[in-house]
Amino acid sequence: MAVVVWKKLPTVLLSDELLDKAYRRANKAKDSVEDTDRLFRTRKQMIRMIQSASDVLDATLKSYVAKWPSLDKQSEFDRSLIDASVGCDEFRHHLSNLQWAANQTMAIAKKYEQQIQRMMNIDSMHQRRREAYGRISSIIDQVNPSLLWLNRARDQLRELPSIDTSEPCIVVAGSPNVGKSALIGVLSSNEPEVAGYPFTTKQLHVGHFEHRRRVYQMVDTPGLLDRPMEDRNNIEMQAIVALENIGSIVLFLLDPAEHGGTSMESQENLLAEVAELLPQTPLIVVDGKADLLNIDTGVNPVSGHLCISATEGYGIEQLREELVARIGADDVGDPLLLPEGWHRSDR
Ligand SMILES: Nc1nc2c(ncn2[C@@H]2O[C@H](COP(=O)(O)OP(=O)(O)OP(=O)(O)O)[C@@H](O)[C@H]2O)c(=O)[nH]1
Ligand SMILES: [Mg+2]
Repeated sequence: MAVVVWKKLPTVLLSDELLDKAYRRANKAKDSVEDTDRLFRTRKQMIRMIQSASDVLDATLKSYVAKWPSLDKQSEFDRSLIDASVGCDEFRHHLSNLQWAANQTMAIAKKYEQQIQRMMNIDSMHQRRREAYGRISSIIDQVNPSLLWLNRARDQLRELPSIDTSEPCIVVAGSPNVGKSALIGVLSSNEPEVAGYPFTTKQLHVGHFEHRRRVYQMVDTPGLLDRPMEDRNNIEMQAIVALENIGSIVLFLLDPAEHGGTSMESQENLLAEVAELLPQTPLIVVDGKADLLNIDTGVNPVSGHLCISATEGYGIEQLREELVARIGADDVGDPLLLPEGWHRSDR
């Protein structure tokens, strides 16, 4: 499954900019036509203008269609992000409008080229060329609302997190303020990326660490896996279910000191809900803010959970090892299943 690098979505020109670009190119193409016979020259020029204008429009519109992610090829998680931020149906509709405009433009161009090819009168050739431009411009103007929509959607989609579904991913859940983002920060080898999340006004943190050449991604789930499921809308539920797709493991972070303001009882209810919602995904429960519990052994003797402090750095390496072992991404039994880029001699 391809990773969508949302930040690389191309800018989309609006209809007047697109037409400007096409007609400017067409004028240049016209000037390069040589023929000493005036009739032949005009005919070639008019045809060349229509051809190059329509080629530019066709190529530009189709490049938008090609560079925007195709919904069928996305992970369920990315699809649910698109759905929640701009709407999958609209997304599909506007991209198919561009495809339609490209096809119409080419059909108009072909028809007028054929007509001009048979003409013997210079004025009529100019006349036909203008007509072709008029019809092409009107097609492009007709899809301007789609171009505008894509421009706005691009700004929204650029904020989304990019998650590589072929690499392990640790989904960090837990009540608000338990220290999810802080934990991702200390486990991460770089400053975590801060991304937008269509389900909440909060920002989402995406961190990474490497172990034996695998990249372990970590995402937190503010607004998603942090409160009771009863008052959830459809799109949120869809996104939660989609987490099953990207999550190699769910790390459920508890705050036994209740420093974040949520009682242990509610935190445990949420834990039960999350376990039920993602039955296929292994779950690891971690006690956070160990510094407030006066525990520095790595395991909480009361709960038996691994115990960490993001602010003091306790238990972090032990947790990392546990995550790697539980995910088991480098338990490669069959050498044919070695991850891409690995060689047998590495082992
Ligand atoms: N004492 C202590 N405080 C911590 C620790 N980890 C996080 N905090 C504090 O807890 C508060 C919440 O931390 P965040 O990492 O923002 O928690 P979160 O779960 O991401 O919060 P939301 O995204 O708002 O749900 C902050 O004030 C942190 O400084 C820790 O290990 N020890
Ligand atoms: Mg957070």
